[in-house]
Amino acid sequence: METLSKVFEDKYNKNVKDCTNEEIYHGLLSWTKEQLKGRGYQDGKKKIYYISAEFLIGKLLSNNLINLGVYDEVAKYLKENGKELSMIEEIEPEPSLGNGGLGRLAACFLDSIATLGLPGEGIGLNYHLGLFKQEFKDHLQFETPNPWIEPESWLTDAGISYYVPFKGFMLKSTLYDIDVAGYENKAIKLRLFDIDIADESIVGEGISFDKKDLLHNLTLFLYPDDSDDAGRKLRIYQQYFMVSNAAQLILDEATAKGCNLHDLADYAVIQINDTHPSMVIPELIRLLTERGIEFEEACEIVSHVCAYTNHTILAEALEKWPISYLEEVVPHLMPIIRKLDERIKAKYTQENLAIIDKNDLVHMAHMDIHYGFSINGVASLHTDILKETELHQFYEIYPEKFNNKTNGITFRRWLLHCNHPLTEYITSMLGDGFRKDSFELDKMLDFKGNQDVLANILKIKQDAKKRCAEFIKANTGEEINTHSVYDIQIKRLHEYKRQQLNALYIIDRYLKIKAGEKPQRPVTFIFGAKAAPAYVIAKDIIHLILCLQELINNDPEVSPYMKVVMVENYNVSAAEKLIPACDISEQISLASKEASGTGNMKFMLNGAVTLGTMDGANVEISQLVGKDNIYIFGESSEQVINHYEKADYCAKDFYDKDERIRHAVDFIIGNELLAIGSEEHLRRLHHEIVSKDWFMTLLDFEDYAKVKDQALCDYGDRTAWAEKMLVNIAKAGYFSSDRTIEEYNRDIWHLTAEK
Ligand code: 475
Repeated sequence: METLSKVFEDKYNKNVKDCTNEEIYHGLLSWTKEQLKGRGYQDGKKKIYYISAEFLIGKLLSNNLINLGVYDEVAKYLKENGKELSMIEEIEPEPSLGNGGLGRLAACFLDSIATLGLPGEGIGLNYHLGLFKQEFKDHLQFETPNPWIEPESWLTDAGISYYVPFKGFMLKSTLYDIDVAGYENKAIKLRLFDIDIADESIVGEGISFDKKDLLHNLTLFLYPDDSDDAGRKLRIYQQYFMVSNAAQLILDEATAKGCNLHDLADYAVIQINDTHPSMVIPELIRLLTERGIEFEEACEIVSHVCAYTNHTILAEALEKWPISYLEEVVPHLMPIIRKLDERIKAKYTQENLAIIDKNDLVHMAHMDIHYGFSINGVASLHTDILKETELHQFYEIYPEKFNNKTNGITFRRWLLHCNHPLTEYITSMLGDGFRKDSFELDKMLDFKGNQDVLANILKIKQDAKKRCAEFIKANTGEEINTHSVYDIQIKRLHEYKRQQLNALYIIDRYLKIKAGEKPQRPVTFIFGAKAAPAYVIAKDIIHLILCLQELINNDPEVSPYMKVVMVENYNVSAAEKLIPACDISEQISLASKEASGTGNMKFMLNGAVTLGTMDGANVEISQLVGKDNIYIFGESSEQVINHYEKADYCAKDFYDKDERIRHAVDFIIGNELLAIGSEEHLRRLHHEIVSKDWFMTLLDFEDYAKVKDQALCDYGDRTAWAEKMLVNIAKAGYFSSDRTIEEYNRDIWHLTAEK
């Protein structure tokens, strides 16, 4: 720790003992950056370029210390000097450069690419403002800007720029790198393109600003939607800026290594993370032809370089750009896209295979599938649905391109960093092999009948619940009972994820208590979710939950049995505090709609038991842990798909027929809530649920309530519950992103690992 002490002396002319936490944070930041550089980078002839509009990296300090193998040493050194590393972590601003699952997955993947010693880079945009900060006022969500870049940050100017052509003007980029350490291995780079002239001062009240100025402020904002493509035209500017820079960088790096462009596929493989980077295909073709390669050959080359990952089947999230928009922003790409489309139309007459449809919309995913060599879904069920339904027409002509890559999470952040006590306990049982080979967790099963082990697991959970209660108190002002069951649903607010189903259960339980039916044990229902600013119903659901929080927590007759808390500004840092404390993990999307989910994996790894539908990766979780260690409810994806095909689901029928459902739904517009909340929001939500309910909340209500009651009852047998916890932890090994990345490499990238 000598070099670290010296940093404080050189920087502040002080001993670490006399530094403020801010000074220590900044001292640690510059010291850690130096250590990362000293590690060196993975390199090799062929490299993976993971292009993504989002990298939801979260705070980096502790993770870097863990991956550099110095966390314990640094924590000890600080402690000896009267400082707490956990307090210093709080100083770091969170880089929220993503919306949710897709962006967080990209961040986990970088950790695993580096850890496995694969040569690779992430390429994206350096948003100056991360996803908006959420504030609650009058039980409503408000959005405010979320800056994260300080004069000293994790960014390093790479000294690289390119010119990016738009219609009528050029923009010059600047490249910033963030080093991502592998766990006890070399680093890789996250490369974020920016423009010099971005001007944060144009942001006014809330997060609004003059859109005309955006051309000179392309990298100011991350678009705050999840599975939605609002703010459409402006996104095209950002996307093209990202991929044109990426394509120029990739060609430069390849040529520097001796590539003659004809053999580009020996030097580069590009993973296109959802369709946001899809314009990299025509852009690479454009640049290759500019450098003297014939169009036909350029198509061939690019088709051996690009692979596409699909993250959602929600129709509104599948990007389709009007030709007129593309003509307005990137007219030089349109002739290429038209030619790509003509080549397909010459071969296949089927309308649903076309890149450009009858309405002059460019289907980005279709371009990826025709001109990429691989297409993957992110969980086994999701890939099956792509093959059988959503992209069936493509599967018929290119069966060999389709493959599944079930998502994963990095255990360095989601266990080692967020849950030190559990990590240490597992280490005491199994040694530390599981940190690099997650499947070793399986050995925990040998302890299934061991009462001491089960008691220890319960104790670790109880301590985590205490720490979490402090966080909740600080965040929401609410006191919660640390001996209540913690039932947690944290994820973006979306109707298909069905936070409203959870809310209806809460209402039903409240009504029972009011009617004198006292439940066996107290439950705390914990939510965390941001809604896209323009997503009206999602905001109405937040309003409902916040009104329920106010009503229930302040009712002395009810609050001993249940409380509701909605954490404000849910983000990666909040997730790290909530997940270790969870008893019941709510994964209740309408079957077929959640491509995978990754929160489900984080919860099980930390010893929560899943309450979920047979959707996304829940299906694989249930196969791994067995039916005694998970609570499954609701209609299957097949049944749901069938309802959509036949259009035979009618929410009103459930409402009319079932008194229990009707009472819960009508409570939304009852006097109790109207006295607290806004009539407009509550009425709109009530109307939506009764007359539309596109994601079939009422269909699954009864089964959900039944199975959830069962889980709450089973919780009472502490030993049996601890066994369920143990099995969930033991079986989580499959969901390490190291396993996922090994599969990407084995089946798609074919890179040689450096050891
Ligand atoms: C899925 N985001 C999860 C996760 O694979 C899955 C879309 C458009 C614009 C901005 N953001 C998006 C997503 O589509 C997204 O986050 N999808 C999620 O990807 C990782 O685990 O089921 O919903």
